[in-house]
Amino acid sequence: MRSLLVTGGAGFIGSNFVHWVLDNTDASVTVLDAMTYAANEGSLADLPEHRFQLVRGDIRDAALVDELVARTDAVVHFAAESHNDNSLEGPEPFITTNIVGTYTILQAVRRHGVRLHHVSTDEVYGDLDLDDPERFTPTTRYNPSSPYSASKAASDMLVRAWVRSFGVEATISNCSNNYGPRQHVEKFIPRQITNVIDGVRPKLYGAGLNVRDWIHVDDHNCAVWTILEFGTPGETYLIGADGEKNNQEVIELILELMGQPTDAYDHVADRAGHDLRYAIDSTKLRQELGWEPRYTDFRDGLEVTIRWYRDHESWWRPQKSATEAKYARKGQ
Ligand code: NAD
Ligand code: TDX
Repeated sequence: MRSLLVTGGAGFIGSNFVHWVLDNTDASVTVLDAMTYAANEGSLADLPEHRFQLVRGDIRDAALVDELVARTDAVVHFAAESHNDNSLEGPEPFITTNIVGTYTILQAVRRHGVRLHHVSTDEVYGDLDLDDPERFTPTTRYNPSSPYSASKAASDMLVRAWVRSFGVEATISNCSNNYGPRQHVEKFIPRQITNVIDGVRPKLYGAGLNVRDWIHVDDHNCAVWTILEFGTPGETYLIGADGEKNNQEVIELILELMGQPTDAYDHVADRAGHDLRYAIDSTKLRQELGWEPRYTDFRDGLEVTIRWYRDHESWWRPQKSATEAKYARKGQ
């Protein structure tokens, strides 16, 4: 891959992907990002000008998308509205960006015969019971719960339809919850780390027994690159690193690693329709493409992440008070 178009490359996973590609390959990268509240230009600071370009624009802008797709070898599509809580408050941009935006990209890659990788989530499968021995596999039925996950499910279906009906060369990946540097403070782990830094007690939704299957963002991005290079067009790959933990365990670990009493957190109002448990079976990706996660110890990965937030306060500080004010209005 000589030249990549990365949508949503100023967000959490996309910006880490850009760094990963520039550090680990010789490809050049153009980011297309609308620079919504979720983007952070600081995540793309000091990148080499001869290999990197940021285009501020919207994936729903068909003319702009067409022009950029026409001069790229492959598109890696991260851009989305990504926060479940926001999708409950205001679903509209989730529908237009996640569904219409993906449609716009599909039409452009179809016109220009360009390879696409579509980045999606395990949330399209709905949730599992806590004691269910099954995990999500590529044949699990789609059963999304929130406006966010329903919009991602719809976008996956569009990709599948464009592959089958128009021969578009696209792969899809459905990944579990990511953690690591450059994640917006609205999300669970950065919110709690930055609360502790601010002397505020972490906030646990409901009883806190909901399980998420955590993966370090670099492991996700290495898997995305592996699929782009070696995946079979038309196939779906599930990405996960066997990282199941309930939310209470995660908060207690953050408190312990930050030198606080492990019970120094508050229970707050639960999320409407809160999915109970996600768990990924990534056997296909491991066996067919040889990918393995490098961050196999969550405690170590979390410690490095905590250090990143301590060392990069100027990166997250501008978003913190508005984010907390929004949560406070909802009793969370
Ligand atoms: P994010 O919210 O941090 O970043 C999204 C980026 O997309 C932002 O930079 C934003 O400005 C940009 N964007 C939003 N609307 C746009 C539009 N209309 N046009 C152009 N750019 C637009 O999200 P993230 O957590 O980095 O997630 C990236 C992708 O990975 C999403 O597709 C998400 O569904 C998927 N995913 C996320 C996780 C996770 O744990 N965060 C797990 C699995 C899959
Ligand atoms: O303050 C909080 N307290 C809390 O208990 C917040 C913000 C969250 N939670 C809970 C809700 C979830 O059970 O923590 C868990 C993780 O919450 P989020 O960080 O909002 O992530 P989640 O809803 O699981 O979705 C994430 O993973 C899948 C990403 O935001 C999605 O984009 C991705 O598709």
